[in-house]
Amino acid sequence: MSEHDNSGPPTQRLVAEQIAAAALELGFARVGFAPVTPFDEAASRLRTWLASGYHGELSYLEDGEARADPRALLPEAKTLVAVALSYAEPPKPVPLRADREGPALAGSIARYARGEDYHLVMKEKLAALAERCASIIGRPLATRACVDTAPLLEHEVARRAGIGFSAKSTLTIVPGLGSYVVLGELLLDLELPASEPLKAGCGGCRACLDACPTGAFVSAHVLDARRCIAYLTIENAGPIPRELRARIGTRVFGCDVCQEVCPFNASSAPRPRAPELLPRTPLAVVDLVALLELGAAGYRKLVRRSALRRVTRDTLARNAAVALGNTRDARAVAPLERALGTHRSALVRAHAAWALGALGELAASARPRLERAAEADLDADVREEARLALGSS
Ligand code: B12
Ligand code: SF4
Ligand code: SF4
Repeated sequence: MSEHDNSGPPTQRLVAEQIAAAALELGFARVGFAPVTPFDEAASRLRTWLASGYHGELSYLEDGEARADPRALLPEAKTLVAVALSYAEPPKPVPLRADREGPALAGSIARYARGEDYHLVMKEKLAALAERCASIIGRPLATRACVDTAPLLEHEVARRAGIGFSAKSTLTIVPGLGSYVVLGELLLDLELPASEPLKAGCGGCRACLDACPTGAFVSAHVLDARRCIAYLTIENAGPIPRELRARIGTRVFGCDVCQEVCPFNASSAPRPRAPELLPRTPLAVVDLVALLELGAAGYRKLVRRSALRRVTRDTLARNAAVALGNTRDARAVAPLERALGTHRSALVRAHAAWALGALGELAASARPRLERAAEADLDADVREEARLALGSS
């Protein structure tokens, strides 16, 4: 029976098939259906995690009960349509423009943020899917699209809807696609048959747990967000804990280490990627000096339709300062000295002082500047960082 058939209402299964086909047509790599019922087990795990303080300053996660009950998002909803969009990069990296060399001091941006902002892409595609659902069913539908920021445990939705499994890295792995996917959901006031959760899992592997540069995993399936580089470089707007700065390396926005080592991401088989999420040329590599010295107009251009808009210009400059300190490259000294001497943000000046200290002997010429900052900077944290840097250089 087609959607135009007049012989009677389409069965739930047929409608589900039509919605799944529409989702794939719109560019989603996977789709599944879960009933809208409270997530009791996941809620209790979330409570234990929050009680341990692993969420740090992510206070929005404390909305516990609502986050584990999708009915709170749309009371009339009966089905959660779970979708995954793939941002796995093609095996060959996107080349730089032929007329441009790469920056001398390069930093890295996590893969999910190299293309268009996935929140925007996902929302647009979910809105299109909602329209397709209404046309398949032949009546207006109450819907709500969610991606990332809605109070919803998205890993649990994906698991229930059978599109992936909860891995030891805490990420959702979609067999055949790996973990380089972003998740989204569409709540519908329409009853549909539920998909079967997958039986797959990590088996005996623990590669991600051992590879994390900051030791952020407390155990399999449990992450101390406060140590995760994604938290430190994106969510945390204040000073980065000193003992973790060297471990961040040259990552200025997020981290992919636990995914890079995952065998589920190793396959080079063709994957249904969302073209919008492929790296934009200017974001395939970042120039750390340009990021440290980014002006207001440059910032606006850089973050336009990018997930980078989540952080401020000063946060990016702070991250660039730390990354420059981790380059072990003498060319980082002059820009860091400039930042210590003139940057309008005390946070950036403080991290620039740390970075000069981290460069050790390479930054010997910066001692007079550090001494001036230790004596005369208007901000107590900058004076303290400069004193510490003088002690370590
Ligand atoms: C807060 C948050 C973060 C925090 C905390 C991450 C965390 N692990 O909790 C920080 C800032 C650190 C972070 C980092 C990243 N994030 Co994030 N983040 C979120 C957010 C908003 C909430 C996650 C959450 O609820 N955490 C609370 C804890 C308790 O939940 P949990 O770890 O998921 O635990 C559940 C399961 O692990 C399971 N579980 C626990 N124990 C056990 C044991 C067993 C045996 C089993 C089976 C299950 C199980 O139950 C728990 C409750 O459901 C989600 C979006 C959303 N609304 O869900 C995106 C989300 C998880 N992030 C995402 C991404 C892409 C990332 C990064 C990869 C970004 C990057 N490259 O830098 C990193 C990855 C770090 C990592 N290893 O998780 C994607 C993940 C996509 C995917 N394939 O899984 C999401 C889903 C956003 C999206 N819409 O796509 N993130
Ligand atoms: S994203 Fe990086 S820092 Fe965070 S858990 Fe994974 S490997 Fe560790
Ligand atoms: S690296 Fe191994 S343990 Fe970690 S998520 Fe991948 S399969 Fe699971």
